[in-house]
Parts: sequence; C-alpha cells; structure tokens
Amino acid sequence: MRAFLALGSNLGDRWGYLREAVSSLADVVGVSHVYETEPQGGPPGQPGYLNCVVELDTTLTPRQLLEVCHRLELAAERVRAEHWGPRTLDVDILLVGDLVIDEADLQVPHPRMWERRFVLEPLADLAPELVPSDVHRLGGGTVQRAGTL
Ligand code: PH2
Ligand code: MG
Ligand code: MG
Repeated sequence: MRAFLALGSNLGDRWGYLREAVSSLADVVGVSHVYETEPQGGPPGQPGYLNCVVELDTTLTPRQLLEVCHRLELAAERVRAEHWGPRTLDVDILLVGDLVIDEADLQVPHPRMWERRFVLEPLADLAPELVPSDVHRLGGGTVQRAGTL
C-alpha cells in the first residue's frame, strides 16, 4: 500500500534527525524536499521546524506503522515534555492507502493534515494529485524549501 509519513524536527541537529529517520525506514519510495517552516501552535517562541514527507510502499498495517513512528522518535531521544513543544523528531502517519481509522491513539488520514501547509507542501512534491491546488493560499506561517536529505 502507498503510505505517507510526515516528519518534523525543531530541536538539536534537525537535519541529522531527519536523515537518520529516513535512512532507517524500510520500503521508502519517495522523499520530499525539506522545508523550513514556522512553528504552528505550541508554546510561543519555539524554534523553527524542518519538515518533510516520506512515501512508503508497505505491507505494514497502520498500527504497525504507528509502532515504527514511535521507534524512530525513541531513537531520536525524543522527550515528551510539553504538548506541541519543541522536539528532536516527530513522525506522524498521514495516509495509508485509502484506509480510514478513528481510534483514540490512531487516526488515518491525519485529522489536521488538510489545514497544514508544512504537511501539504512537501506532500505535493510526491503526490500533487492528493493536494488541493490552492494550498499556497492557506495561512499558517512561512514554508520554504531548504534542501534535500
Ligand atoms: N508540528 C506540530 C505543531 N506545529 N509546526 C510546524 N511548522 N511543523 C510541525 O511539524 C509542527 C508544527 C505538532 O506535531
Ligand atoms: Mg505532529
Ligand atoms: Mg506526532
């Protein structure tokens, strides 16, 4: 199945955390550009994010993918201190084929993805057909290409 994960980092060696996470993922078939993005929500004054999206061709279930996400965050020594606070690495499931899941700890598609430019712009690098063409008109701070992994 075609699945998309969103990665974000705004603490420490941001490029290193993203690179390490992507290189330890199996079944990667695409990696978006990396974007420098303004923090949305969370505590004021937190550092800027690097965001990207990864495409997988996977046979894992969404629940198994969630475990993969947690394992990557653990490997990046993420500490969960504050809701939406600064983090070395955040890995979220965006889409898994056309599955729809609504459980307490697992929602697919990601419930907030359609309002987040820092998700939709990198997603459009890989799957423009999935992203509304007026995404640039969404609010939500600056989102600028910063390079590739
Ligand atoms: N993630 C959040 C909240 N705010 N802002 C940006 N720019 N990038 C993120 O990855 C991000 C965010 C919650 O996970
Ligand atoms: Mg997130
Ligand atoms: Mg998360």
